[in-house]
Amino acid sequence: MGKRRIFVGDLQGCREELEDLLELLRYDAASDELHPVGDLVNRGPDSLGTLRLLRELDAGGVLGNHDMHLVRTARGERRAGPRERMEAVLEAEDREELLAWLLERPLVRAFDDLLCVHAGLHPLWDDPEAALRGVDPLSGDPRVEFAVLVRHCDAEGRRPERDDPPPCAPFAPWWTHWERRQAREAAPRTVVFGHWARQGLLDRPGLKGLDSGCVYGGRLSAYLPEEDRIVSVPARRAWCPV
Ligand SMILES: [Mn+2]
Repeated sequence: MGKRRIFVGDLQGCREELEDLLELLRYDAASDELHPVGDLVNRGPDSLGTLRLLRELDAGGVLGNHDMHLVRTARGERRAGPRERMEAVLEAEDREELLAWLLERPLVRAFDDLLCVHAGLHPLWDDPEAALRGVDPLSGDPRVEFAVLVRHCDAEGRRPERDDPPPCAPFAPWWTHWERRQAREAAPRTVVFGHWARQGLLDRPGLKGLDSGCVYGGRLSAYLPEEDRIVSVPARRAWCPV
């Protein structure tokens, strides 16, 4: 029998809430697999503990923009921003193992029934997994930027200069274009994503947006396709100012 998949929204170092969620779901390593939708680290209280726990649980998941920030900072390619909290990871004795593990995550993870990506999928990608296969996540390639950063785009996948305030037509949330595509397909795959705390939880047929802003004091959400339900736990506190 297949395992129960648990897709978890943006953790951003919220290890205690992850533990709360796993307890609520009675997580069992023998029968469950865990897939964080990216942004495992940064801004929250315990990125180091979150990474160690996810690695111990042999989690899958995908890369997010903050995960890439961490790796770039560790390599000395950028400096941490004012709201970032990565010191503990950068100073940890197991940092190289943790960063290598983190970078093993793909940008898109495809299943027969489902696609998982951090921010969103380009409306013109016929096969999103193939479109990103072999692309170096740290290369600055526009395909990578799209997958980990998009919120709004037009029908051809062009992004506005800013997402806030929300841009006017022809720009729209990326998933509206994708939803039109799903409507034409015989067996559309559900897309599970994160990255958009301001939009919050998105629960539509075929689209599950799981960033419900845990690190900002919202909730940590998970989608379980085998049980067709979304569950969440409250943040222990607002760990980062909005
Ligand atoms: Mn993000």
